[in-house]
Amino acid sequence: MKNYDLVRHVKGESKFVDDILTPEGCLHAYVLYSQIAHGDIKSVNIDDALQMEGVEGIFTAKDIPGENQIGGIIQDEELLASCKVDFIGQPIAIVVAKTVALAKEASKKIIVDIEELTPVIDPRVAFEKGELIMSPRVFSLGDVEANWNKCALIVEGTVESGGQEHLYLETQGAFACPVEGGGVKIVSSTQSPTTVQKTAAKVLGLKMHLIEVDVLRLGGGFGGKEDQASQWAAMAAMAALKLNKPVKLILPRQDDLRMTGKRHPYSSDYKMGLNKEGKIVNYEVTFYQNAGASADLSPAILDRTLFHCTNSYFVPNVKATACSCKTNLPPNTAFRGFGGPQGMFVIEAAIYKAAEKLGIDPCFIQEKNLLAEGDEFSYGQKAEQCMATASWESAISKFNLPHLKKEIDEFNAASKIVKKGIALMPICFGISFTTTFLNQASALVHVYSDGSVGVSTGAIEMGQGVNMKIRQVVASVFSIKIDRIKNETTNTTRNANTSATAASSGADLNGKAAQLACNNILNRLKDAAAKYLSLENSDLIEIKDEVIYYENKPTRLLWNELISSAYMQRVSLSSHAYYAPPGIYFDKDKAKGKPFAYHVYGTAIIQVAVDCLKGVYEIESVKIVHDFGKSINKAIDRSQTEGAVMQGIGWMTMEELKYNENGRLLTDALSTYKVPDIYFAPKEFEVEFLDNPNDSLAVFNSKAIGEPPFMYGIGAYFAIMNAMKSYKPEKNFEIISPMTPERLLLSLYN
Ligand code: MTE
Ligand code: LUZ
Ligand code: MOS
Repeated sequence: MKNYDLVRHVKGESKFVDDILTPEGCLHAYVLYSQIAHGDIKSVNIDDALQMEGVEGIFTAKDIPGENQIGGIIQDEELLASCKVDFIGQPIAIVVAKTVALAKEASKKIIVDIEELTPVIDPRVAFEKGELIMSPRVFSLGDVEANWNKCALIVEGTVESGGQEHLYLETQGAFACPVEGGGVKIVSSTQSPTTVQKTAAKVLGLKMHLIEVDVLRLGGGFGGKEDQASQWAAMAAMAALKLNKPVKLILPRQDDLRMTGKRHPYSSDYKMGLNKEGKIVNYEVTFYQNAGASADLSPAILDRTLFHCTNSYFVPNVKATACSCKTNLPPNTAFRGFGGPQGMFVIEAAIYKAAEKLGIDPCFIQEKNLLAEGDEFSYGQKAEQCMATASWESAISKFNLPHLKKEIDEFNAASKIVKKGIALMPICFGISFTTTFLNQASALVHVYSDGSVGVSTGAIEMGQGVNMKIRQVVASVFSIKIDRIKNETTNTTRNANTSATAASSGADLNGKAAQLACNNILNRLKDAAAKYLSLENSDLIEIKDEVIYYENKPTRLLWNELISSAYMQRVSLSSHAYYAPPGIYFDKDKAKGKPFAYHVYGTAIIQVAVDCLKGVYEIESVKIVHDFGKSINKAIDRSQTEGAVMQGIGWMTMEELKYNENGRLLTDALSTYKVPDIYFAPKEFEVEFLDNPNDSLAVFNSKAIGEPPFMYGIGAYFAIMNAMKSYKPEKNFEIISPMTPERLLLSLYN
């Protein structure tokens, strides 16, 4: 039940966009981008570049046949800058040549004259200037104003969290080939083939049916290809149609780092009030999201920050405001957790600061305020099948927290320079796109006459194992061997109007659609079997391990024979099915509803050791009790958990994006942008499956896993703070992430 791509990956046989065997005469595109973060374009001169041998075409904004517009939620982003530039890395021209090297060489001969304006980098500055992507959004519950005087303790402060580079191994790219009738076929590294199709259609001024998008797999997406894969595909398609030749466009790593958006940095203000017992009475928070130069998915990400701003706690009075601030950075975009982590980090910081004031361990406040069954979130949904306390208590007892703490206290008492720290991190993450209409999927299943099966859905395989889970669904419904089943590519002509594989719901939505399609075929097969065996009641027919049973007894009929018999009886062996989860809705104006099909819960205990002289730290252990529902694939779910946690720890600790005051990304290479490697991985990594047999809208009750564990990483930040605190107990540290070794030292000794 391992992710079956593993073997191909290890052998280097898996194909990515850049590996496609291209037809003869395939051209290569390079994108010229702005070196200035904010300014007016005076002129773009391509004459010299066009003269170069081997250059086949150069395209700028004025060459776009359709609309020069790629904005999804808000129409505020040009494909190619026409009169102004808003960030360093913004595309200005597409250079197409016989080789990539030639195209890049030619791009250097293009003369762009830009009159510089002052860039804005800081979201608070943008807010002051009124530079907002949209009007601020507010979620509220109870009455904050009326309750401050009931609080025994009030803490206030600010929190900063940094951005994060996706660092998918496969950079952005696409291959486009003109086809008969004026259309184009695009192979893209995208989480959302339909978005690519729509965007290309709009830019090219074509109907969607003239554009076919095909995706085999991605070398990682992590949200970075939910919205931002479209522009490269549209550019390749435009060049292909203009020149009537196949065109490939693959971003070189450094260009990808400079040009594409990242996780949103946030700057936040909080005020929290607690009563004498440590119960949170009031929570007021304002988020300033650094959106970058255009909206992209920022509004939806901002919403999720609000949805998750109280994490796994019940807070009776909440007022949460979120502002999406326009700055001169590349448009920031989806990244695992989708704004949730930024929201959760702030309430954890507030709890940490409250505990600091009370001189107690934050886990006492965390525990006191955990969500209970039926508690209301600020957006009106109630906690159902709530596993907050169950996972918390189970983590404490399974991993013997009192013992861990005692060991740490003893160690710290004896050790002067190296200090250990520990923190608990409970999580609660809502599953469903909060934009309700996106929660839909389809599947197309063909059983071939030899008994083999092909399944197509809208799901994109990006390493998370969704293809394996879908095969398991098909194998389980038909009760056949898994190697009979093949995942087809994700293609807009087989599954139309699909949503991105995102919001951790790829397996839920597409798996359920596949289940429905298989059930349609199974019902026809049962009728065909009854006919073939001359039996009365097809309801009493079942397939078990490829054997056809009647009234719980095996018949002589096997899967293969059943299929050929059904074919000869002229029974359709194909089905298309559509799935939309029931019961979810959200009223944006009232900011109330039931946006999530269900929530995922869990608790992590993270232990670190900090060298307070050098500033370096080690993650000693990560111990998790997580609510997987009833996992259909523990190997995949465990590896998703481990990967997400490491990515979350990276965000909180060593991954630092630095921009200078001109809006230039300084950390634009892997020598300056560090992600966790195997040496940084915790020595001990335990993942316990919390037993949760409850019915849910998850596929076969196997809960969504892609994003939720990311947020356990926040625990690493507070574990480090905890260690720092034992070195300098009197110091009140600012809450600024990432906690790089450099920041750690400066915080200790400044
Ligand atoms: N795992 C791998 N290996 N590569 C990825 O790009 N993306 C993550 C997560 N796990 C990702 C991954 C993100 S951001 C999401 S939303 C989910 O996978 C999407 O897939 P799912 O809906 O099938 O869980
Ligand atoms: N994308 C989206 C997402 O459009 N809506 C969401 O709610 C979401 N959540 C997580 C990741 N991507
Ligand atoms: Mo994931 S951020 O929903 O692609």
